[in-house]
Amino acid sequence: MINVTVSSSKTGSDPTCTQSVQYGILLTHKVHCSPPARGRFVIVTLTGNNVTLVLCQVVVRAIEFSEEAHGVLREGWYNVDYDSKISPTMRENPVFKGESQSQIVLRDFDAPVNVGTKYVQRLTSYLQVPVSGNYTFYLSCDEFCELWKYDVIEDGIEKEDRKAEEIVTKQPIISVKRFSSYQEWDRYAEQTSQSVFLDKCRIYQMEAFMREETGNDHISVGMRTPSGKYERPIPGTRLFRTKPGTRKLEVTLQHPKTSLSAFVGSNLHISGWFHQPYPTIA
Ligand SMILES: [Ca+2]
Repeated sequence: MINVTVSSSKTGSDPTCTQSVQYGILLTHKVHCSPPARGRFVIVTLTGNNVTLVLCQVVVRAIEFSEEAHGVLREGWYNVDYDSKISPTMRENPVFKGESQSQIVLRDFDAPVNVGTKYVQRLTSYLQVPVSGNYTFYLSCDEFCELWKYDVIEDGIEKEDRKAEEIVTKQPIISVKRFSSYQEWDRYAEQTSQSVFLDKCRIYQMEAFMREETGNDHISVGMRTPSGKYERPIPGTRLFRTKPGTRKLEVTLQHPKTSLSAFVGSNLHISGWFHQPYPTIA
């Protein structure tokens, strides 16, 4: 077993993320800390009898500034023989289960155009909307695509009852089986989602799947805000390529007593501290 720990001390005594991967015939191992872990040190250890770990290359992807967290993760799989009969949706298809062959970060919800033939890609991003209200999503692609929306459980800000809620819906919010031109949003009725209520204090994971057989290829995701403004494609300013870190609200009583009381109608001043890794919430 290979253990990877992120820590702010050299000894790894205060780990912020610990992940394990089974070693075997694979030459590349990847661990993912979600949300990103705070720390300055990455410690790799190997456990087992009579085993030796030889590292050829270690790549650490880190976020130093909030701007670096914006965007959309694009993963690609190439030379794919896609069998549409073995899964009811693209998301469930085995071609998306293995390690992707390429990973890049896109600025907006808009993938590179005319990349190749017989490939699939998945675009993943975390959306934070500017105001709470009803949003409509749009999907344009060549040749097949799906858009999914998931609630994101964030430790620390969730009420207990939300945890029981089903976070993965069984159906995509958009499924398109016909090609449109690049960023052509209104060619078919099925390119538009139902109206979806989004809360500005929450973060939503958006996942778009696309499959290309031959000819032109592209995929773009757009939305209409509650005020009727179109953001097509959705700009990177609303999107994060990885799950945001834990938001925390801490309130401490400054009064020497352990409890406070106030008359009804009088003012009670509370000062608190709110930590938020990078999204901005008013
Ligand atoms: Ca095509």
